[in-house]
Amino acid sequence: PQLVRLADYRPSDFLIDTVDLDVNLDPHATRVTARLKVRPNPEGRENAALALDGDELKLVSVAIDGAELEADAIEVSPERLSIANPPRGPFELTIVTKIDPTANTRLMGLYRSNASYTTQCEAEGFRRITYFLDRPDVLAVYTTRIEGPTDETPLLLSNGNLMETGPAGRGRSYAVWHDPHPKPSYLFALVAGDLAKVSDTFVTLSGRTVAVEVFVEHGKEDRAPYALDAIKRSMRWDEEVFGREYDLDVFMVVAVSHFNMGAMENKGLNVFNDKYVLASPETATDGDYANIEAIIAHEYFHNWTGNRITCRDWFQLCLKEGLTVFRDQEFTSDTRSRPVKRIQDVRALRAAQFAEDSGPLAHPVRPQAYAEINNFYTPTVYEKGAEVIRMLKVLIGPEAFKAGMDLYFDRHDGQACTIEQFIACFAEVSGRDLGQFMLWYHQAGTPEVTIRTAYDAAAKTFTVTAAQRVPATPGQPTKQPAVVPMVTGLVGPDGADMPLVIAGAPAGPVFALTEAETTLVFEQVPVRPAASLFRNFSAPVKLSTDLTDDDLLFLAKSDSDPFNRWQAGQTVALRNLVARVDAQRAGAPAPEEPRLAEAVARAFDPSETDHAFAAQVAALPSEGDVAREIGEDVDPDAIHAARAALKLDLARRLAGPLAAAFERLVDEGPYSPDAASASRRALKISALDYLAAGGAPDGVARAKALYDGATNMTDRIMALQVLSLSASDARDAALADFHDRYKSDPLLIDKWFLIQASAPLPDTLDRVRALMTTPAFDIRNPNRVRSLVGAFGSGNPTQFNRADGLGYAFVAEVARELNGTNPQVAARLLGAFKTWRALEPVRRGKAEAALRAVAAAPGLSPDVGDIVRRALG
Ligand code: HT7
Ligand code: ZN
Repeated sequence: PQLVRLADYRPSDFLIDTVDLDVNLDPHATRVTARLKVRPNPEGRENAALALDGDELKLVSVAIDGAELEADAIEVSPERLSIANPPRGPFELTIVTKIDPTANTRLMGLYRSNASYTTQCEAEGFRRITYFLDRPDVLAVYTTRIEGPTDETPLLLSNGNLMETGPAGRGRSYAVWHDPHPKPSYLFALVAGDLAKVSDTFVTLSGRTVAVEVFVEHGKEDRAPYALDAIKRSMRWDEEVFGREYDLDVFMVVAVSHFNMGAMENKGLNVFNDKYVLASPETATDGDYANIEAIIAHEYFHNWTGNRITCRDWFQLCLKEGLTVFRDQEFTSDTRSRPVKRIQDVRALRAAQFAEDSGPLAHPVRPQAYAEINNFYTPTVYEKGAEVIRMLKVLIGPEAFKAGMDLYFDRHDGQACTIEQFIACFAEVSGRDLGQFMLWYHQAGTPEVTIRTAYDAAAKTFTVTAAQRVPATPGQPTKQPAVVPMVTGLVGPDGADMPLVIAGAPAGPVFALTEAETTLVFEQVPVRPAASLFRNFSAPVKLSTDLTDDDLLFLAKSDSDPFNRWQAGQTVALRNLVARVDAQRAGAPAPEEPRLAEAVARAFDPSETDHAFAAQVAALPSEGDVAREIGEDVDPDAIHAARAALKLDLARRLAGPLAAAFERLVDEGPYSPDAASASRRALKISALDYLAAGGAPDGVARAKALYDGATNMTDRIMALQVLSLSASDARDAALADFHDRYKSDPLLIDKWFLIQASAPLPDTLDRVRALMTTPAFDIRNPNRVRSLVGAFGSGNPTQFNRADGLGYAFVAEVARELNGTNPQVAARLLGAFKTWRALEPVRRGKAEAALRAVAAAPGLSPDVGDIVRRALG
């Protein structure tokens, strides 16, 4: 396969200053006329040919300055339009193409679904609309005229401000949009259809009134206000925290039902997967509300980090994605609970990114080469990319970080930038050499930090020795030590932080580990402290320490850092789970850690008022956490059994407090999605989950009662989730009831699919296969595929990893089926295989065989071919 390499980057030979698009909509024969003002790039090669990108395009005509080009002046294929001898000064290029939006099942470019037209141009979708210099460093001002049948597409939207609209004759209407902000083609968008509008206004910091509009299917208007409000809150927050104001007359969000990812930040016209817009108490869970708020914020924040300042090339993807994730995380932290948001983010980082980073698909935050850019929208680019920015802030401090961001916005507004240009802003304002810091962008793999501690009672010193090692990853056999910010506290027996003194002077709490081994000798330490390391998860590393379970249980109770209070309990639980897995595989009795019950009991104590934090404390490490801790020769069944046994053990020890908490935490009054109410429900569900552990009849009865009496979707779905784990009549009855109630709402049927696909039960695979044959399933809709097949592959460790290999074969088979129609979604399904090499030999062999069968299939798309080749390494 052809690799694109960062090292080969060259500026474009031509630039495009303006784009006048005329899109004449037709379900099968949409005609696109693009008038482009083109000029040679002074930074490009002289006398170069003009080579435009295409993808499955049909050329109708091409003209330069009004004169149509003869066939011998061009070279044309569906993928390319080359003009060997274009004018050497500015010229107007007019290209007419014809496309079939109905046949576009890949959902990239212009596609038609449910009688609406939508575009998706990131990363390389614009070239499926017209031939273009489809690269993010070519910035143009767009004017877009859209014409379509008035009855089917009364609504005609594009980027920027509306200039004109009216009848176009023959039952058709038109609209003209103008976006004054130069943008790369991946931010172009067009939406046409018959949708309902829910709107409001926002007055910016400087007093401009902006229309804020959310478009949804008719009849779903009552599910739009939460997203609308989230937009306005995001706008205000970006003004207050980052000093960024919105810059058009209107900001639009459109909800669509067929969408490859979560949402897209097109300038002024964000397009969203409807799953991340639509919310009402009866249809959305607390988790849905939180996701909607976060994704609305994320896409809105791209207006400055991504749109006003964009990426020079796709290797710089983390420049916009890592930074925008960091910004949306901060927004949620300010809006909800900061410690809980941090814990949730770290759980997600470990589950997805640490898993990726330790397997065959590991790659740096800024990759060096790619075969298919769609496969690099990864947890590493997004979530580790955000962690890198968080570390930068910890290392240089909040004031310098703010000054660096301000400089970045001032200096680079309107440009297509690199990571080097971004980091240079922080180096400049802080006066720091950030050369070694850049390793976080270059080196793949999660650094492993090992801590040894020693207390010298006579000298009153406490020594912390930190060794770091970055493991080898594909293509990177050797690594250098990174700059690892270790935020540290020493907690005394009274629970208070001791002063940190090194070499007679106050020190810390941020210690930058820059060598393979660093020793810190803390002085004037009157008694042996408990070391609280990497507070607030100050670096994305795997930590192992010589702290005892006593130390950790003490920190779980007393650490002033809430993240480490949570982490300490998790570490004790993880140690116990690993010991249980070892014992189980050796046929030995399960090792117990009764003190864990004390830590979990605190979460359910009536005196605990931070319910969201308590719910995190009560949640055991996931099966994936245990698998990663074990690292190799992983047996998912043994892990599942060990975790279930620990849960049951805790449930038995805490039966009284759990029941009391469940009763105490019932909802009073009507449903509200606010953080405090959602937190109470989260802890209530956690209590229920323990009470029903192992299918305990009393717990199952409570879950059934909660399901039957539910007045909101959170309670209903959580009760169903608990019931789905019990092999009981109540389970089947509730699943049937849920289907009957919500069969006309695909987003709710997705929840029903997901619950069944994630059940760790031996008949799950048969059930998933059967569900795929029902009318509710539609393989052309990515949400359906993700809820059923994606959830089975990536959210069901025991059944995907069935020892007979049928789970692997199933996911591979669906990926092959989708390879031709939607390769992007097919490739993502295969992400389920990202940790296959860590499995025990029998499963490893079966997983490899499934991957090899995909690799050998004819007609593999670049997306699927790239994933299987790299997965097989
Ligand atoms: N920038 C977007 C990422 C994206 C995407 C979205 C929908 C369909 C295909 C896509 N390819 C890339 C979303 C974001 O990160 O904000
Ligand atoms: Zn993004």
